[in-house]
Amino acid sequence: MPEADVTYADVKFSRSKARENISSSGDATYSEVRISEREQPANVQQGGSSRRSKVTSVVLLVFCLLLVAALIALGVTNFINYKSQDSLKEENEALRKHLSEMKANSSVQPTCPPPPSCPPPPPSPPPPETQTQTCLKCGAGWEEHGGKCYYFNTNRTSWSDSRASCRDLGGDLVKIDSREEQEFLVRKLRGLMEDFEDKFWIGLTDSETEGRWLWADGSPLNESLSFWNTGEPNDVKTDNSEGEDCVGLDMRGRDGDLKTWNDQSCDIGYRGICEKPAVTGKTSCV
Ligand code: MMA
Ligand code: CA
Repeated sequence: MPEADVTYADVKFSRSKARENISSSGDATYSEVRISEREQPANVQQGGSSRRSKVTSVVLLVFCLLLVAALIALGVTNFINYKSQDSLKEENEALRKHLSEMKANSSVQPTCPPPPSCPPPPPSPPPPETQTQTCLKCGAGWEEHGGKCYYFNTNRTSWSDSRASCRDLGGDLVKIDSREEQEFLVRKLRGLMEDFEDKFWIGLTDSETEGRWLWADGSPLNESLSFWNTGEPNDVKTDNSEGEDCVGLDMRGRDGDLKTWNDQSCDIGYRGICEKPAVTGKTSCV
């Protein structure tokens, strides 16, 4: 057995009187064993403290190593943070600079078109014509149709006087410049006719040059958009030796037929159709 594993003990034996009898019979019993550290041998005490100090040293060393490692890790982390902060600052500065340059550029070129990634501009509001369509006004006695105002003159006068009445009212004898307009007028006149012979002057004449038909505003007749009655214009001299130089709408016997134009003597008294452009406004809406 090695010496280090030997434990020295101070064994005291006491013998009670009762036990003396027993011992006398030859059987010995150890009743009390006291081990006093104080009295242990010096070499045992020295061996234990040396081991403890070694363990303590190792623990301290490990602790110190851990502490140093923690400090290094902390330092490295701080360094990394510091560096990333620096790069973020630089990036921030670069972005600020870029933004200010962009602002400066946009103030120099306000009409620069948006980049392709921009969403399309919102739809523009409807044009004013659409908004005011229901607010077209023509004035008392006039009827609005297709952006124009019509006045059906009941006085039976010559073509020239009929035209003068229209001009006095701010318009002129009607110029028919669409099939739709012709349809509207024919439909309208059928309701207004008082007798079979009623006719209505329109603003078409060849009084300046025979056969050269002009509207009241001086524009020439578009022959492909004319509605001459069958056989017209014939410039007969039955009513006037000078012939027939003014056009009236003749509705006789032609229900459902748009071909109502007839050249007539300008001196005959007929009713007339006046026309003027409708005025847009918001106060006289109906
Ligand atoms: C006929 C015809 C017309 C002409 C008038 C004149 C009844 O219609 O010849 O062309 O203009 O007479 O009254
Ligand atoms: Ca005629």
